Amino acid sequence: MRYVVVTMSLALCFGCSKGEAPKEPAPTKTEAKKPDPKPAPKVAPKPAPKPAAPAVKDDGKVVTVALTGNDQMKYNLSEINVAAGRTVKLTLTHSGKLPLAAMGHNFVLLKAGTDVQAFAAKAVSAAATAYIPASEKGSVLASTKVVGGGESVTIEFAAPAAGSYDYICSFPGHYAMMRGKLVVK
Ligand SMILES: [Cu+2]
Repeated sequence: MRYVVVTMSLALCFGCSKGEAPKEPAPTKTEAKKPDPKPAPKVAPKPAPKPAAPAVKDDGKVVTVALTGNDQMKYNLSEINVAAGRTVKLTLTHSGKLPLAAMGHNFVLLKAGTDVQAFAAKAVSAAATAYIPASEKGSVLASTKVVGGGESVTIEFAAPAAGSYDYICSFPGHYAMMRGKLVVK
C-alpha cells in the first residue's frame, strides 16, 4: 500500500511540476527582448546637423555682426569684413557662464595706427570707465560696455573709411587672446 501512496505522491509531484509549467513563458520573454534592437536604429536619425547662422550679414545698408566671447577668452571672429558706407550693427554675446568680474568681455574698435599694447596696458586700470581709459578715448571708434556670462549688448556705428582696424577686448589680460581686424573695403 505504501508503494502505491509513494507512487501516487510522486505522480502528484509530477503533476505539480507540470502545473508550474506556465512559468516556462520565460523563453517568450527572451523573445520579447529580441524586438528591442528595432527601436535602436531610430536613435541614429537624431544627429541632425543644424546649419549655423552666418555671423556677419549684409543687407546692402546694414551689416549685422554676431560676435561672441566665451569663458575660454576667445571671440568667434578674428576678422570682420564690411563694405564701406555701411552701418554696422554689432551684438556682442558672452556665450560663457563666468561673471563679469572674472571674465568680462567688451568690443573696442580702435583707430588705425593705435598702439594696441599701450592702449590695453592703460585699460587695465580703467575699470571705472568700462576699461576704456579716459586718456585714450580719442583712439576709440566704437565700443560696447563690458558683459558677463549670458549677457549681450548691441551697438551701431558707421563703418569707418576703407582700411584695417584692430578690435580688442580691453578687459584686463584679454587683448592678447581676444583681438581681431575689422576690414573695410
Ligand atoms: Cu574679454
